[in-house]
Amino acid sequence: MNITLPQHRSLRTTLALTGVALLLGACAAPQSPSTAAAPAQPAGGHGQSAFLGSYDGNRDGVVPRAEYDAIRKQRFEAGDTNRDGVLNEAEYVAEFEQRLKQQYFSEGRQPDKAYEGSIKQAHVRFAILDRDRDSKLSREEDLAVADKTFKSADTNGDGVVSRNDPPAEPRASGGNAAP
Ligand SMILES: [Ca+2]
Ligand SMILES: [Ca+2]
Ligand SMILES: [Ca+2]
Repeated sequence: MNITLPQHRSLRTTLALTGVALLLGACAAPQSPSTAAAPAQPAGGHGQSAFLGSYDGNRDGVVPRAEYDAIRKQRFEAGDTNRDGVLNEAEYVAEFEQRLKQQYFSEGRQPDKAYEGSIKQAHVRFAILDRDRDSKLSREEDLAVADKTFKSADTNGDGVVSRNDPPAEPRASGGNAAP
């Protein structure tokens, strides 16, 4: 909750890198043919490949808005284990960890440093998502971020995230990003 902005940034970068690393790891594992049918990667992060890795549930390389919204809703509902309509930090992180565990299991990996880092990042993400800082992630808060996330991945603005979307300019290079 006491997260400062600079810390934010570096963690976000780490997050993105971890996402890419996990995806690369997944791609470079031809010894497990079952990965083709594996659920979407839990790795968070930014950028198109992280996005596709996380939300392309049927692995066809394309994430239409409806697929994205459905997965997001499904994760929210799966995470709300006490059924009070919101996710607290423990619920949010537990839902993420469940998917992360599944990924490690399907890749035959043991929890490692990256695993711990991903869990830490999930805590950070919760703080970002919980915009009004009441320690509860409401569906509205999730939707607000979901909308932004989708639009920033859909760089050509056709309502579908795919490899046809040109990568966005790294934020660091342009001081005055559009609002
Ligand atoms: Ca709950
Ligand atoms: Ca909240
Ligand atoms: Ca697009």
